[in-house]
Amino acid sequence: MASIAVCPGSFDPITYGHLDIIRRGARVFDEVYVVVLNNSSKNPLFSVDERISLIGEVTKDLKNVKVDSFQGLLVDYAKSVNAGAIIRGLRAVSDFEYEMQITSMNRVLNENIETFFIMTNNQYSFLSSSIVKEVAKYGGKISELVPPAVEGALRKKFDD
Ligand code: COD
Repeated sequence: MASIAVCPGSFDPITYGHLDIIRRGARVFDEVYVVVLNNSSKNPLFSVDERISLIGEVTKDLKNVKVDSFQGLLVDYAKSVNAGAIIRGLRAVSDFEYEMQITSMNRVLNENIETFFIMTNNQYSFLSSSIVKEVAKYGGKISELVPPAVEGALRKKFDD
C-alpha cells in the first residue's frame, strides 16, 4: 500500500524553508499532498489560488508531490486523500509549543493520522513567510530566501 502524507500550511508565500521540508518528505513518502489551509490567526497577503500556483511552480520537478487547497479541518482533508501522515517542520524551540498543540488536537480529532516532524535545515532555521514579506516590503534582498518565481510575485505585490 502506498504511503501518503499531507504537508499542510499557510504557505503565504512558500519559502526555501518550506520547500526543503517538502523535498525531504517526498523522499520518505510515496505521495505528498501539499495543501494550503486557512490559519485563523493569520491574514494572508496572497490569495489561495496565487499560493497554489507558486507552490505548483516551485515543486514541478517533484513527481510525487501534488498541490491542493482545502476549507475545513486538516484531518478531514487527510482522510479524503487516504493520508496516514501529516508532515510538519520544526525550526526552533519556539515552534514546539504551537506544534504540540495542533498535533494533540489533530490526534483527538483522528487518532489514526500520525504527525511526523522534520527538523529544519540549519541554513533556513530563521526563515519564515512573515520575515520574507517584511524584507520584501522594504525592498531588501530575498533571493536567498525564496525561489525566483516567489521573489517575482512578492516584488509585484509590493510594487503595485
Ligand atoms: N524550516 C522548516 N520548516 C518550516 C520553515 C523553515 N524555515 N518555515 C516554515 N516551516 C514549516 C512550519 O513549521 C510548518 O510545519 C509548515 O512549514 C507550514 O508553515 P506555515 O507557517 O506556512 O503554516 P501554518 O503553521 O500557518 O499552518 C497551520 C495550518 C494551516 C496547517 C493550521 O492552522 C490548520 O491545520 N488549519 C486548518 C484547520 C484545522 O484543522 N485546525 C485544527 C488543528 S489546530
